[in-house]
Formats: sequence, C-alpha cells, structure tokens
Amino acid sequence: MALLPIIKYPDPRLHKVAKPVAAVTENTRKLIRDMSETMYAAPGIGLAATQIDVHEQIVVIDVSETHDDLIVFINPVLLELEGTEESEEGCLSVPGIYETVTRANRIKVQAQNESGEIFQLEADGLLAVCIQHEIDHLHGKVFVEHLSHLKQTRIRAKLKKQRRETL
Ligand code: K1U
Ligand code: ZN
Repeated sequence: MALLPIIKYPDPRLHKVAKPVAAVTENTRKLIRDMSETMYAAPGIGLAATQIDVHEQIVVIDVSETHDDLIVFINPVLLELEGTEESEEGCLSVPGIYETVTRANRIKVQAQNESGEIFQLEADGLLAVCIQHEIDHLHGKVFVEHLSHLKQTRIRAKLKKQRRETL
C-alpha cells in the first residue's frame, strides 16, 4: 500500500471535474486501498480521488470512531436531498481551516462498491455531510466555495501565511 500526497487549496487541479469509472478493475481496488490508507493516516473521515490528483469518480469515507466502517463510493450520484442543516466542516486539502457550511440534512446516494455492484444508501448527520463534501470534490468544488467571497479571500491569505511560516 502507499500514502499518496494530498493536493492543497488553492491548487487549480482541485477544480477538475472527475470522469466516471467505466469498469471497476484490480487497478481501481489498488487505488481504493491507497486512498483509504492515505485518509486514515491524515487523519480524515473522507477522501475523494480528486484530492490525490486522480480525476475519476471515487470516494472513500469512514465516519466511525473505531475506523473500521469504510464505505467506498464509485460513480456516486445524489438521488434525494432533504432539509438543511449547518455544520462545521474541515478538509484535508485546506489544512487548519474549519468553517460552518449549510447542506441537506438527509440524503439518498447511489453508487457502485469495490466489486462494481450498485447500492443505495440513506444517510443523515455527519455521514450525509461528508458524502456531499466528497461529491463536491468530484465536481471540482472545495467546501470553502460555499462561503462568502470575503471569507474565501481571508482563508487564502491565512493559508499563504501558514505556508510561508512552514518554509
Ligand atoms: O475531504 C476531505 O478533505 C476530508 C474531510 C471530510 C469532512 C470532514 C468534516 C466535514 C465534512 C467532510 C476530513 O476528514 S477533515 C478532517 C476531519 O474532519 C477529522 C479528522 C480526524 C478525526 C475526525 C475528523
Ligand atoms: Zn475535502
């Protein structure tokens, strides 16, 4: 297995739109293993392939406290969105920034698993938030782009300062 480098905002590669996976192969499963290892090591509760510069529709998520409930989403599609809820989000591509975002509080998603089988899942709470956050990544959208332009400008300045100080 391998730890993969995570692209950091505002890298323009985070705005690429991911392509559907035509066939789930052994290469797809190897990529999923590497993505999961990278997510757990970060540590994070989700990772989209976009964040490791692979522009295919693949997401891994584990919101369990025991880190033993991995869910793989290949070609995910949101079928239903209900209600709205504000919650605090973070992002491995935007280190050290946590902001409140408004999203649907109940969703239904359809995707394929690592065997290529289609499944549907209803989710609420943190899992629903995380699924929407990761599908945004596949569409080239980073969570800070849900915020005002003023907040986005401040976040970019803060990240620039962070990078200067770690050089
Ligand atoms: O997409 C990503 O960068 C992963 C991101 C997922 C996410 C977090 C919170 C709300 C929505 C989506 C993260 O995992 S950020 C790190 C994080 O939240 C966390 C890290 C360690 C333990 C618990 C949470
Ligand atoms: Zn993210």
